[in-house]
Amino acid sequence: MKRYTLLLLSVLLVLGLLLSACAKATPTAAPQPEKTEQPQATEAPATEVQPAKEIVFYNWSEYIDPEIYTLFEKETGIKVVEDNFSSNEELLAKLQGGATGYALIVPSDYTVKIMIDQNMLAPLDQDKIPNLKNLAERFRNLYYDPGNKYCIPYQWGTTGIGYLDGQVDKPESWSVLFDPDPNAPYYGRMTMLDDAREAFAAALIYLGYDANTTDEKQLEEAKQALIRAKAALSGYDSDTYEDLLASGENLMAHGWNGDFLQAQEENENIAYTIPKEGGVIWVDNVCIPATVTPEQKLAAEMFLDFILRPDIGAMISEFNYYATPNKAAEANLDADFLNDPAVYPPQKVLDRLQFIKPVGDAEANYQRMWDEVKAAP
Ligand code: SPD
Repeated sequence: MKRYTLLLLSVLLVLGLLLSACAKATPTAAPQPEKTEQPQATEAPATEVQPAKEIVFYNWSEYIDPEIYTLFEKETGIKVVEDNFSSNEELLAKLQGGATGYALIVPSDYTVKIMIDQNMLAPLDQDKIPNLKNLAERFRNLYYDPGNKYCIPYQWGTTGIGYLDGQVDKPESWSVLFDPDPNAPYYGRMTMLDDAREAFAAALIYLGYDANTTDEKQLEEAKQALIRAKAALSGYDSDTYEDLLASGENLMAHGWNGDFLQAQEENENIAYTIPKEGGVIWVDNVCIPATVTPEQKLAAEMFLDFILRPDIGAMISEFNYYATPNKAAEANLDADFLNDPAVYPPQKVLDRLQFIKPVGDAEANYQRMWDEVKAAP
C-alpha cells in the first residue's frame, strides 16, 4: 500500500511537471511585435520664424522716400533694397518668368486681380499688420482684393496730361495727342507712357469708348489713333518724362499726376490736367509674392505695418505727391496738399475717370496691337 502511494505520488508529480511545461509552451495572447529599445524622443524646440535681415522691394521709380528705408532699418534692423519696374506688364512678366527674391511688389488694381487669380500672391497675416486700421474705409473692399486679404493700397492717382504752362495752351482734349497739329509748338516735343493698357485707355477714352473694351473694331480704331500720335511724339517714356518737361526739352506728356507735381519742384510752370473726354484712375498696392520664404514674409509684413503708420504714410505722399489711402496720415499732411484738385480731383472730374480692368483673353490683343503700334513707322 505504501509502495502504491509512493508510485501514485510520483506519477502525479511527473504529470504535474509535464502539464506545467505544456502550459508554458502554449501562447495565450496574440503575438506582440518585438520590442526594441526606443531612443527617448526629444521635444522639437518651437521654431519661431525670425524676420529676414534684408528684403527686396520691387517698386515703381521715385515712388518712396529713401529716408523711410533708413528709419525702418534703425527700428527693426531690416535692410530694404529697391529695384524698379516701369509698367504692370513688366512686373507681371518678370514674376511669371520665375523671378524670385522679391519680398514686396507694387501692382496696380487690375494687376492685383490677375495675380490673385493666378495664385501669384501670398495671403497677408493681418495680425502682423495692426496699422491696417489706419486705412480709409473706402480702400478696404475694392473689387480686386476685398478685405485686403493680399495687398495694402499704397497710393492712388490719375492719368492725364502734363504740360509747360506759358509755353503751350492748356490741353483741353486728348486731340493734342491723337490728332496733333503739325504747327503746334508741342509737335515733336511730347511723350506717351510706355505702357500698353495706359496708352490704349487714353486712345479709347478719346474715341468715346470703354477703356476696357474687347471689341476688336474699337481696338483697331484706337491702334490707328496711337499710330497717328507717333509723328508728334519724341518717344515713349514712363520713367523720365516729367524730368524732360522740367528741363524744357519737352512741352507736353501723357503721364501720372504725382510725377508732374513732383517735377514742379524743378520747374514751377509744370501743370497737369485731365482732358474733357476723361482719363484713368488707379490704385497701386503693396503685396507679397507667393514665392517668399517665411522669413521674408515676416519682414515684409513688418514693413507693411511700418508704412501704414500715420507719420510714414504722410512722408510717402510728401515725397511722391500722390493721394494716400491712409486716413490717419491725413492729419500729418498740409491742407494745401489735401485740397489740391490735381491730387484729390473733385467729384465732377472723378465722374469722368475709368479704372483699367482685367480683360481676360483680350489682354493678348492689347499687347499684340501695342507691339504693332510701336513697330509702325
Ligand atoms: N513714379 C511712380 C508712378 C506710379 C504710377 N503707377 C500707376 C500705374 C497706373 N496704371
